[in-house]
Amino acid sequence: MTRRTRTIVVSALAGASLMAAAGVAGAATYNVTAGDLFFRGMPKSVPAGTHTFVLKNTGNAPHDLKIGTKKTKILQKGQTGRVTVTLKKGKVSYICTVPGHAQAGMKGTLTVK
Ligand SMILES: [Cu+2]
Repeated sequence: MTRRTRTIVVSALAGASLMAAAGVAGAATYNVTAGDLFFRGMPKSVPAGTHTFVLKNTGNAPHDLKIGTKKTKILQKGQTGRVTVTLKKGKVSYICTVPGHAQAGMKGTLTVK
């Protein structure tokens, strides 16, 4: 390892500990797709923290994504929206709130570790 790469590694570690101190250690962005009556790309588990889920509607029907108490706006075909939510350890449900869609399968559970 050269002196230069060692400096970069140390800087990255310092940045990580600053993020942890600020309480954003678990922050991540997840890209999710809504098709007609399914979600694709939802993680099964996420670390506790504040996360942003970016939803793209690739279906023909309108869809949204509600996680816990937060939701995207209702997205028409081709639209993208986002929802940022702070999750604590445990389980949290997500659904599409368009009538009938959750019952048809647009729902699931995230495990927050
Ligand atoms: Cu839907």
